[in-house]
Amino acid sequence: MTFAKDFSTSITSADPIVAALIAAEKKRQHDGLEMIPSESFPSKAVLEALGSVFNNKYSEGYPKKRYYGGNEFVDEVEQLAIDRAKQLFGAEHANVQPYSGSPANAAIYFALLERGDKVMGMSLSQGGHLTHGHSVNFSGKYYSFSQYGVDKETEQIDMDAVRKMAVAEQPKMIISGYTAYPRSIDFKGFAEIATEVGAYSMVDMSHIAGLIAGDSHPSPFPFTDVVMSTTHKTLCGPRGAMILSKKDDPLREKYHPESKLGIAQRIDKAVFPGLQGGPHNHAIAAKAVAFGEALQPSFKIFAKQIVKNAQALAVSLQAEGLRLVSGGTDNHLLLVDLTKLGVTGQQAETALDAACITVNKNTVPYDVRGPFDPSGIRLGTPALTCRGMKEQEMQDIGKWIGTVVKNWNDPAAIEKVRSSVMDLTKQYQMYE
Ligand code: DSN
Repeated sequence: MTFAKDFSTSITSADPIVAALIAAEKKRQHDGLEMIPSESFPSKAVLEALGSVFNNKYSEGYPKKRYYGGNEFVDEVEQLAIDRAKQLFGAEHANVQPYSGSPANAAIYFALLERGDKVMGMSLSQGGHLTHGHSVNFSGKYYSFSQYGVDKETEQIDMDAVRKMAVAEQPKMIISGYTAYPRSIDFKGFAEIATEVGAYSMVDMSHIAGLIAGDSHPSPFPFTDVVMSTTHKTLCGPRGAMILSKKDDPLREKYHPESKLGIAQRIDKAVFPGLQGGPHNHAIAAKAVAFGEALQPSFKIFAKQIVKNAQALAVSLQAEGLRLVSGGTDNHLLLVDLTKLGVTGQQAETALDAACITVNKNTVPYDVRGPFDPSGIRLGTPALTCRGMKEQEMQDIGKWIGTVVKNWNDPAAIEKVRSSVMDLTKQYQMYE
């Protein structure tokens, strides 16, 4: 008996069960309103690169320095992704191999910190990320994090308070960049505070990388020491991440006097062989495609529209009587505090799901409820902007969200909204 892999049968006949699940998910994404702010819809070209034969290749190492043969095209595609990433953000160095945001943050810590070192990051419950020092995460277990938050009154970052904490704590690294913060971030201010206390400045720009690339949010370059971003959020690329950094280490004398390495070399060593094995070359090829798209002039219009849409949605939600944390948004996301409406984040998320509007429950700053059923919901406009929706649609969507959260236990009201959602999404085709 002989055996050869079947290279020609499509998934529809090869595995109808998985094919049906893919089709169902495609229909769900098409029919509903995807409003989780960390999600977007990449182009067909990005998805084609992801599903390409680059998936098949091992290539430990970096371009022209590999541990495996046959990497002439992998080298080219990785170098292209590196060059495009550097051009897009004006960075001195780019590493495009990180599998995703959490391992990329781990690689940065491994590159620049020792176990037990002091770091400052925003707490998850106030808008930060798990890997910025939460106690259940490796970051909180292996490093000594001081967690800052937002001001109780303004619900925005108070840079004087950050500076005071930095002066008191004398951290080795200060992290900014968040997952549930609707306001503009003063990256320059963070870098200045880091310089003042002799700490590395690190930015996790995952949520807003597309806005930065599209000139719709201040950039952390060139003054930030090291910047991490996932590539699948506002950047509209494949799931994955990258690390951008300065070449040299401005704090080498202070923290690594025995070493000759700059930050760039430390990062590269930390990603491979420090943390990861074989790069995901299909994802790197797709990153190259996404960065190429983000370099086009039209990307600036797209990024601007994401913010305009979020602001239009904010006005509409406020007209419905919903309270927005910090009073509005400067970026792609909104955080709604439902406390006064007497509905919880979980109840709202479930009711909105039934209306085919996908959001996620989220804690609000100083939340008195827990993360499994917090007081708020987090929503954003990147995915809908990918589909071409604008301010007029946001106005309607804000009204529908208002109706659903105020009538979260009224199936008839929810059904009416669901039907309006279907009528709207029919007009915005995707992935034909
Ligand atoms: N899970 C991402 C988000 O939704 O913001 C962060 O990693």
